[in-house]
Amino acid sequence: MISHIPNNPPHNTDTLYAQAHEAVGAFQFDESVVAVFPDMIQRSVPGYQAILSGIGELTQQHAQNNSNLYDLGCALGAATLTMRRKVEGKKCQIIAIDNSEAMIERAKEHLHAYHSEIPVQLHCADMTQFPIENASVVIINFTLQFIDPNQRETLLKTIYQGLNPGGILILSEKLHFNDPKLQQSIEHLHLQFKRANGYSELEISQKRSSLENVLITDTEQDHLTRFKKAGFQSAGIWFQAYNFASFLAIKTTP
Ligand code: GEK
Repeated sequence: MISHIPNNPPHNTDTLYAQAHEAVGAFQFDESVVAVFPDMIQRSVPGYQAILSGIGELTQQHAQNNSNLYDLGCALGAATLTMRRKVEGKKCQIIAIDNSEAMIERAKEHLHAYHSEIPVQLHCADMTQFPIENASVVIINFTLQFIDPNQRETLLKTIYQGLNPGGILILSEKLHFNDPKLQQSIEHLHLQFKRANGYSELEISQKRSSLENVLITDTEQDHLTRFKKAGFQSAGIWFQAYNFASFLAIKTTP
């Protein structure tokens, strides 16, 4: 957790909402977001690093030889990099997809900065339109929440169909709670996390407006029901920090 923000922030510190905007537009994954993305996600998502480590461990456990590993909504490739390190020596390839050209361009640079024998295909594409085949691991790390809720079940079915028996889906999301008292208290913990990481009230409220109707959360139960409908035999939360959780869903049978 970053507890101190320098007076003159370096260019990659997230200050996108530090000044008052006349009108706050809908959040977009453009060049300005790409430039500050690692800082933004670290300071906004509790447990982000722990989830990446867990993704590495779970990938090492479940990656099958001669299969594909998918990172859907890869952004700058943080999960791809973690997976790649953990499957070195196995015969797998990683397919990483994001529909932001700016993200994909920067992800290319990040991936080229480290040597690896594991091939990575980077695609600028809509993950809801992308075929999933011969998969042993599929990661959706904080991206389903940006997909039209009406398309979520079909996407999960496509993933289930594309997974080999024994294959896994790791899905991380921001959650909401139907119980208003729980929602208020847990949301408060998240706001305190952002304040402790140096975000001002103005930044928090402008970011919230920009994400309205863009980031649409589900409850834990919505996710569990959807996993079941898609066909997954086992599914549950393996990590949670406040209102941010990561699920593991396993396809156990053909
Ligand atoms: C990480 N997983 O660091 N198809 C493909 N990509 C999409 C789509 C879509 N339909 N919609 C949004 N995206 C990353 C973090 S960020 C999470 C993922 C966040 C992409 C979008 O361009 C962005 O890069 C990513 O999903 C979400 O582990 O910003 O909270």
